[in-house]
Amino acid sequence: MHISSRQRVSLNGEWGLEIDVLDAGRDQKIYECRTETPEGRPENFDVTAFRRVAVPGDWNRQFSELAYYEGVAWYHHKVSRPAGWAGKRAFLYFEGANYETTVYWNGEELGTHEGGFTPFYFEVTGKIESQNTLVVRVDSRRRTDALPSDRYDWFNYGGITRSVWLVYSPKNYIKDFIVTTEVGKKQTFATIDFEVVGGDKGERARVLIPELKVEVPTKLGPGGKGQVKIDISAVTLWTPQKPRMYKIEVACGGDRISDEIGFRSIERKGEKLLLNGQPLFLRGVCVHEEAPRTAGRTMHERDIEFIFKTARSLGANFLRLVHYPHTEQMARNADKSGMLLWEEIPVYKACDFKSKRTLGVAKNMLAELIERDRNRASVIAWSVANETPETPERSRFLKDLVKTSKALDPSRPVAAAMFAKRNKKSMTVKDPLSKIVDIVGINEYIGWYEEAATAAASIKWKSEAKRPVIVTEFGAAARAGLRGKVTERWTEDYQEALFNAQLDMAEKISFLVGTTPWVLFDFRSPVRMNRHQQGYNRKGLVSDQGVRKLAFQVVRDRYEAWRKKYEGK
Ligand code: GCB
Repeated sequence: MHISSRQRVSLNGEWGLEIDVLDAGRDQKIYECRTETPEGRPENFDVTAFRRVAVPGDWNRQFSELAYYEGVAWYHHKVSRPAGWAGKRAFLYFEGANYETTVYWNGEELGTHEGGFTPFYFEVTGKIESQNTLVVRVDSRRRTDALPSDRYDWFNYGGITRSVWLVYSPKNYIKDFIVTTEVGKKQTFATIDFEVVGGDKGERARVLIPELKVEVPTKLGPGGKGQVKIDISAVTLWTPQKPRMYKIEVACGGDRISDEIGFRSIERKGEKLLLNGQPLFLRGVCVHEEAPRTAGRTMHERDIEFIFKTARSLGANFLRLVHYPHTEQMARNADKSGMLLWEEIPVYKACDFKSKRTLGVAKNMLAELIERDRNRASVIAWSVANETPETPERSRFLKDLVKTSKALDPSRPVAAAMFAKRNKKSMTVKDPLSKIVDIVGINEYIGWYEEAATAAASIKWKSEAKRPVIVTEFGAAARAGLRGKVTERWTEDYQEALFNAQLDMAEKISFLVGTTPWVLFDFRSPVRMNRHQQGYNRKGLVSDQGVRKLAFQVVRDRYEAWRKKYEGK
């Protein structure tokens, strides 16, 4: 659902929070917000006495006693009806809450959403009083049949981690529009598809690109659907070097929505990846969603700026946003600043691939991500998995996800990160998954989990995939400031040597279209507990505190050389 250009009120701010270790609140109907039971006995939960918590924000970072809490917690917030909005259609929109969220509005249960990283909303039309109570139950417990499953190498921040909005629309409203660009040799076309909820067949609608003085009238088809195709050969196409955007508006009846759009095409051709028909080479880096310097899942503007600034200074034109959908603001920023993105859903390592339920959750997550970001020019791939085991049930599961992705968004390549087969002196891309995705990501830790720092340089790559390949992970852990011999693990010197060898190897892979080293910043992970790690995965090129390690400069120098090679001066 489109919300960015709509009338909306932020519900961010100070809310109440109470933890519910035994998950007893639901039975005791916390959401009715009573201080006494109907029989006059005192209630166990009193929403007016909840501790104050910042929304958005995970609870783990806000309260030291909840640092490792994974469980159920209840939020409480009072919402007054904004003036002049009576009688309109209204939606309660959550940008993200981890992991399972149930929403109660004035005591009524609106519904439950599963998944920690994608938006969801409930319609509250006709339910907004002058004063309202919003109660939200968030359950952050890990489960084997969830996505991600119960083991992963990052921190499980719980709570309402992204913004909450009250969004308004007219009775009949334009749900969203989708822009697809086809770049031909002579002409460029943009197709704009949209849907008007409550729209009648034959009703008039318009698509406008004011800057180009384009205004195309059309009529709605069955189901309130509309489509126009516009010759936009006159536009400047969006590229990372020149991220030009145009405002597009769609109007129908009393409704009008708009968004800033970059026109570009992205496609795979053989072993190449083409942006606007031109071969692309991706100088990338992997990024987790964790605020640099302060930790926590919630990203404020300054955190996003810092990540982009650091990546740009590395010479990157591409970010692999691992291993789950990051905040929409990352893609918005990337569109504006000209960064390409790989977006991923948390089908991470061994999930419950036999479970139909889990497959349903994965499809829904993918659909929510695609719906949110499909108009972002910066996003060039939907990744459906990371390092999944080569089993028949895994392949069936992922085939289904690839199909879902193509059905929802035929315009974008589908990707996945996987392993290659390693022999003594060679790496061969041959996982069956490599033949059903458009872009193959290969993760390898030559020189870290195996052999010496310099081992990579002598390895030859082969591929059976006939697809573009990105080395989506390689790296070594180093404690910022720890110096020593190049043979000593955990030192910056070891990491530096490894990066030199890895980048030398990369230059010899004929079907390579990019690299995304692991990882931009050190990040929290409770499975990393040795004396160097102390709760952090230390494979960052930059420490969690923003200190650049020696390897940062190695990548930066190489990326500058690659930039010259692929883009000229
Ligand atoms: C991987 C995973 C990533 C880990 C990384 C590591 O292969 O994809 O999530 O954090 O290795 O540091 O081991």
